Amino acid sequence: MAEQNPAHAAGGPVPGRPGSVAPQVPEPSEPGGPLPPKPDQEGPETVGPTGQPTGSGQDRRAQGGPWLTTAQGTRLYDTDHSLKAGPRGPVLLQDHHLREKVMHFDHERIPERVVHARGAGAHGVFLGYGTATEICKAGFLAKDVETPVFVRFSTVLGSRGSADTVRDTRGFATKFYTDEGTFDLVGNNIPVFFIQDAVKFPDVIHAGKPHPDREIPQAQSAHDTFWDFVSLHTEAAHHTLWNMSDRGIPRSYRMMEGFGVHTFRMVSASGGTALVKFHWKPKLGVHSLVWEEAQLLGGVDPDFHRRDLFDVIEAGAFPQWELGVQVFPDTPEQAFEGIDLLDSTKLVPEELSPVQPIGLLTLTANTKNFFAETEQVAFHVGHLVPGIDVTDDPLLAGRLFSYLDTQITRLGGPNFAQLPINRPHTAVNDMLRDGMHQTAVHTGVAPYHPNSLDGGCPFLAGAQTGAYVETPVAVPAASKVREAPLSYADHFTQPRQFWLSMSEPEREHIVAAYTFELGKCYEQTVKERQLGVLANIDPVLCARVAEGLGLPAPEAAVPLADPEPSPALSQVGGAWPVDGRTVGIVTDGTGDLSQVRAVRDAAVAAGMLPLVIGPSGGTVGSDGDALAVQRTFATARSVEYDALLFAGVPAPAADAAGGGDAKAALPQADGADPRMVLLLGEAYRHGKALGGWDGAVRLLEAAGVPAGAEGIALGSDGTEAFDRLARMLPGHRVWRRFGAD
Ligand code: HDD
Repeated sequence: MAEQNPAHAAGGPVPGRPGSVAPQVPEPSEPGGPLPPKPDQEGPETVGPTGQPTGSGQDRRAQGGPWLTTAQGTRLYDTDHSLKAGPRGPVLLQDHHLREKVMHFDHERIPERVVHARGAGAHGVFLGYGTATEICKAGFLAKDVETPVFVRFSTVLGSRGSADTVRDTRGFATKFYTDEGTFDLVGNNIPVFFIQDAVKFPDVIHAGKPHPDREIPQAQSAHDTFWDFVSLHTEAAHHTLWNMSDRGIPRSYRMMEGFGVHTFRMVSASGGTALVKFHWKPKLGVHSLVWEEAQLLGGVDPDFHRRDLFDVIEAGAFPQWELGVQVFPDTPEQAFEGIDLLDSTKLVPEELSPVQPIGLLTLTANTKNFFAETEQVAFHVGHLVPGIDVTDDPLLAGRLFSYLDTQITRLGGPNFAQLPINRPHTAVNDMLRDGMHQTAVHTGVAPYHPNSLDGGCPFLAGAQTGAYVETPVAVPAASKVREAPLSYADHFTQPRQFWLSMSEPEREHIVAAYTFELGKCYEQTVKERQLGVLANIDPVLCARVAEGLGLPAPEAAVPLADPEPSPALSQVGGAWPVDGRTVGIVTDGTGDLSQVRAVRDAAVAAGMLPLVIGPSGGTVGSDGDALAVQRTFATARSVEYDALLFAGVPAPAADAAGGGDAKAALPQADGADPRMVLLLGEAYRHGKALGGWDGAVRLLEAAGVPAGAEGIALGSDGTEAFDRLARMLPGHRVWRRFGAD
């Protein structure tokens, strides 16, 4: 028998039902205490229309019992042959299994997200430090409170099947399943946005997506419409500069920062308010690919980031980020040090307002089913919990509308909150009813409030009983206008600050990125207009890009500002944990394999992922001394590794360099497979730590690496070479090879 609703028990018999008298309905806004969740609020996998549990086990809707069945649970004896009139006869219309199987297949796909279609997700846990409690009453931020989370990373422009390593902004969306309701922090890896007002969002996306006539290029900003838009809307200069920097091509999701971008309002238990900006700080530091690597990876391993995330979680090297906030006084101006906090194209330098850590995110589990979890997860900036409120940023206002709206098309109706990945981990007792894909079996007769027929249930909570109460912020008396405030008009000071904060190698990368992207445009006017934008950021930047394009560099059209550089914006420098770094150990099977083993073991002990690369699959070495090979010269490209060590290059011999055409086309080190030389040459060009022993020096020569080059770890044996290599990895790249100090 279904559990009796305690409200009914308290109120006595219900009118309209046999033997009922009018109940004593308590004042709905002041219930005596919180009600337990109604048993009928659950999906059909736990309760059927009869109120009885259905199936058994956790996945009751699917994969229950050992037998193959139809969707109705009827067991099948064959699923490989249509029902036919004889083995060679026509297929019969009455084949209900064929019909059901193909019908379902026909509808397996749902529309991809209109932006952020390509992504990867993982489960984890958030640990509150308690350091935010003074300014925020949200329970999940309290000390030692653990909250389950689901995080989805994404690119913005590409389709679901596009490559991970394209130059683009990355999404960083986190769903906190808190005890007070679900909180979504839907951010990016760049702290500022393209536009200041959501009304332009369709425009900037139309400009960035492939051209409508031929639907190319895929997942790229290197085309005319994108640069046409951003050169005409100069508020985009800041975000675009971040895109053209190394931030646009992260090494992995676990080496990206995340930002809430907008300013939010935090509310304390005593009702005090503060303005905050959210930051995710990766424990492994912020690191990027170099452009050539990113391009090669698009072909070699388009799933590079997705694979990295999945593999490190499987290996137990759980990625971690600290959540932090920059805190600003909640003044009527909503500005800090002259920076308008409601303008999402501006950041507040960390040197002016340090990021204060408030909790730790650890990703601990991969998805079991990509579609059910990563594809169906629905984030929304309006999923807020008591203690966190929105501000009047016009970009945020549009988002508050958009995220619910888009799910109706994408997830096929208004009941997407009932999908397992979207279900809150707290009691739900809403008055939302029916609609497409309704899976709850609601009982009761009065889904409205107040009511007397369901015993007044559900009741309204108050501030003391955990209700979400909007902050009563004063709205200034004003006229309705389609205008931006004057403070939104400065589009160049902060991009200039970003440029001035970069190290020389980072500047070189930025120049190369603009030159590449604009070089892919056909329209001369677009290139010239964008050079005009760059001139307003910095004359050197403009001149260097103009030179690459073969165009004259224009003069700045605005006076150049003189902002203080913000060292926190640069990625170069510092030492970071090396967990999960991939070290390739290249051997052709000759030489002392015990050295390879020693290096492999040392790398594992250091928390890295060593992979032995050999001439072919299987093993290298003699029977008694065989060593397993994880990658082959045919399957390995340097771009998949953070560092490479070379072992076992045989001594020169008159006939040792032979081989097929592919070998002949590449530079030769006597006796070495030319594909080793290719691996080495690329790794050198990409600033990676590399080295080796036992003949590796001849490979370096063959690859054209200058004697005494930076970041080469040579050793008399494997252990010595590895020790030298391991000292370079915390810096991510050998920046000195690119001219950094
Ligand atoms: Fe958005 C998805 C981040 C502005 C409209 N957005 C989406 C996702 C992220 C962001 C990470 C992917 C969520 C997921 O993994 O499912 N978006 C941002 C940030 C913005 C931003 C950081 C600015 C600060 N977005 C923005 C605006 C609008 C949208 C101004 C519309 C007016 N965004 C959407 C959307 C998406 C979306 C169309 C597509 C799929 C979805 O929402 O669920 O509604």
